[in-house]
Amino acid sequence: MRSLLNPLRYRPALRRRTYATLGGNRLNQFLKISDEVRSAVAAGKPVVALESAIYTHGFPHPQNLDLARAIEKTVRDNGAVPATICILEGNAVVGLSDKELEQLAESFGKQGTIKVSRRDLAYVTGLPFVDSLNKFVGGTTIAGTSVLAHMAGIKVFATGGLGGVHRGVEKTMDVSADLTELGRTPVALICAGSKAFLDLRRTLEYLETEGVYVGTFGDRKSGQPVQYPAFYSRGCGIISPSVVQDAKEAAGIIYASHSLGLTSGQLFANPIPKEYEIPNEEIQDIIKVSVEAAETASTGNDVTPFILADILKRTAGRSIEANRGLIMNNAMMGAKVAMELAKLEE
Ligand code: PSU
Ligand code: MN
Repeated sequence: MRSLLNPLRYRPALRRRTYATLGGNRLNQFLKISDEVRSAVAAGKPVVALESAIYTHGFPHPQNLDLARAIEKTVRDNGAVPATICILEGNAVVGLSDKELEQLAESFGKQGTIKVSRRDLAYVTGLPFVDSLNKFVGGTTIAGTSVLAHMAGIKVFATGGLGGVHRGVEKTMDVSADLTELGRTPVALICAGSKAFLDLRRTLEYLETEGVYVGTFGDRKSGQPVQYPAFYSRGCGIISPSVVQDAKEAAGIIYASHSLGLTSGQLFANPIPKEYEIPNEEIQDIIKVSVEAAETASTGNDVTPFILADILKRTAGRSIEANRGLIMNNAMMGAKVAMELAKLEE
């Protein structure tokens, strides 16, 4: 009777192909973890996961390569191991060499470069498994990256902006899988909030429904209310569900969440540094035009990249600088949080 519970017993082909060649770790067939990341995780050292959809579908080449290298350097300079996550040649890859970073960055805008969320993971690894001609390069979204980070044992993840509930959701039902993923995967995400082209009130409602902890870095002791940030802006007019003072407090929350056995993730919003901020009033008009353009020009998982590219075009260089500034700020905070968490876990 017990053997009936073991699905591998009834799939000899799967067992042969995976266990036989891969030292018993069935994940290895599709998931490649770099030696550096693997040993850092095993030793309990701080590791920060980094997404790649920003390089394949956000920043053009070669700026994306500069950015990818700069983010990794910031994580290292702040004492943690960076683990950029993407799809290369049919493998999910966690922790990239510089050559692999180049390959990823060069795939920007090319045919066969896929935006990979949870739903796409089996497709982009499974098709090459049976037909080696399909060698996808994939940029993983926050959802896709979180799944793989968790498989690799990484608990902290830093990036720019989180997906959300889209405006007009009552017609389109467009809710980013980033939100459901945070609800089901125990990874802590450090980001600058969500872009104001989304419906931020509903985004926070949805995160609450999904059981995701949401905290914004700020000064709780000042008595001033702290707003949830909107990527380019330090606030969006909505008060954050809670406020965290620093990386140590964030680590405490993550540690408690894991210790309690909660399977959901945590969101730590880190407002854009003041010097890079673009005030909400300034960006709202541009967003309105971009969202309207997207309604006729894009569907499905193209909607977000379309809007992001359109905003980028309409704000010229200014938004790139802001983008870069906030991502570096999050990479730094991610490293600090990972470091504090490693101390608590010692
Ligand atoms: N928002 C941003 N920048 C981004 C993204 C969103 O301000 O780069 C990317 C992230 O990879 C995020 C994804 O996970 O878009 C969400 O896409 P969708 O809305 O299709 O779920
Ligand atoms: Mn969507």
